[in-house]
Amino acid sequence: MAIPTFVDSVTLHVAGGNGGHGCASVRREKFKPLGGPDGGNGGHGGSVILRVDPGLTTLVDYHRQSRRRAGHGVPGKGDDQHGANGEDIVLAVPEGTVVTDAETGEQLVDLTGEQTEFVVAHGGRGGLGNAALATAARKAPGFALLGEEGETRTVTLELKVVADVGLVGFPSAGKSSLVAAISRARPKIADYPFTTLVPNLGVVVAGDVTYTVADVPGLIEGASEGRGLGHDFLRHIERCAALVHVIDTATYLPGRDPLTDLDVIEAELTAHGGLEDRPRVVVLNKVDIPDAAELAEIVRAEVEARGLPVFAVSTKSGAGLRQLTYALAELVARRRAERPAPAAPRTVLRPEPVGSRRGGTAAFTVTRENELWRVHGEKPERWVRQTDFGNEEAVGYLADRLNRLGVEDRLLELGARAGDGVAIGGADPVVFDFKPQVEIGAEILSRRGEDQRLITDRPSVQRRRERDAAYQAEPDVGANWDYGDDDPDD
Ligand SMILES: Nc1nc2c(ncn2[C@@H]2O[C@H](COP(=O)(O)OP(=O)(O)OP(=O)(O)O)[C@@H](O)[C@H]2O)c(=O)[nH]1
Ligand SMILES: [Mg+2]
Repeated sequence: MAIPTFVDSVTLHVAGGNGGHGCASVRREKFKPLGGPDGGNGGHGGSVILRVDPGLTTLVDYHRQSRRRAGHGVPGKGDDQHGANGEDIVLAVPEGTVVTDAETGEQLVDLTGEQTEFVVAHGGRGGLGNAALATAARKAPGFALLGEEGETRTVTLELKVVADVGLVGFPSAGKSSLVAAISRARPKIADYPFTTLVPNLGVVVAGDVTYTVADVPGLIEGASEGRGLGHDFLRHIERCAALVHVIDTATYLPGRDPLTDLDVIEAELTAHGGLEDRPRVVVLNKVDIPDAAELAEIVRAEVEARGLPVFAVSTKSGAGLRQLTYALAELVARRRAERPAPAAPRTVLRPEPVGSRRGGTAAFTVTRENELWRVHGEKPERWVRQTDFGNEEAVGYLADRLNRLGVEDRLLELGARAGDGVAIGGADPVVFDFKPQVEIGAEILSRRGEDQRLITDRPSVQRRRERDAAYQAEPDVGANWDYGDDDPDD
């Protein structure tokens, strides 16, 4: 299971599929010219899912292809035909992949455990057809809801090596040589600093214990602040059960001696943080060289006085390696006994579907910003996305929904006046002119079939109309619909 090199960080652009639009249609039967509404629902867009595959050890696949989009939902059709849901796409990632939102820097999930899944971009909901929107009061809706766009996201995937033992030390101390000497991994070894640029993993078998050793790039003073290859690589040892200081006892470089080296690396580990509780072992390397062996014997007592186990070894001659691997096996076994591996092989992380993502208890909030009233809230924002602004009845339905939620009351309470701009939504809001129902009263009925409460000739609405017109999904491939007992207003 040697891993010579791997890509350990990639940026991925992911997009859930768009939901299919609902269909507005009226049943046509012989002798019954006006049957009920029979427009089917649009299918949900597929989601992009990350799934842990323990057979993978690198993110290299995503380096070459960094854009992934799931399938779109199919629009509903007449005769109560629901559109099919879009296909999910499942992306396999290695154990220990940490997912971060590239825009906010927020860590989304740390994926460990075989088959663990995370929905990284949700598909958009399909829109309800007019059959599903019919109620006792509105028997034949002449509109349907639009499918919502899928979620798009830019994420960073970072692989944190999941190794039992982490090797730390100055460049050229012999870390890679040690991995090569105690496992079958064959990392690059050379007598210049920073030979190792990415971590290497080796599998060590000692008695009946099998464990992994990670060889990370060499550290220098200031590594935790980004000097050398920087603390970027210290994150790879965060999960290790034990740390091994690999110390070069044969160096003649000024300012370097085993005890100073130990102190400098310890200071870097402290600056990185979070590693205090990990047991340490000190390896004094290169004792095949007589001067080095002598120096090792001199410092051994002093290191032991600090309470640290010491092993004088040579990766060249093999001296001391057996004792070292068995001592490490003991540490690993003890740690495993203290913290048994989680039993559940499959954890499925499927956070809330699109819509409930932003959470929060308040249904909506209204704030005043730059001459505009801003309405934020999961439901109002979703309802706007579902509205076909080319259809006055659909716009009226939106106004009713907002009203039922109390948006109009809240605006009036805050002092909004007819004609004020009301923006709903975050980054790309839709702006309406406020026309409270109570003020215009009978005016609502003045123009049959049109609803005066939301005046929608603003550019943001225009843009949305264009988007709606441009929306085209693939032909229907059969129904596969499950809204459960979904209330359109939920
Ligand atoms: N004489 C002697 N030389 C050794 C021993 N172990 C490693 N070396 C030499 O030390 C040099 C550096 O070894 P590496 O294993 O590449 O060191 P590293 O710690 O991985 O270095 P970076 O990857 O640069 O951080 C190479 O020239 C090795 O041949 C040893 O036990 N004895
Ligand atoms: Mg190396």
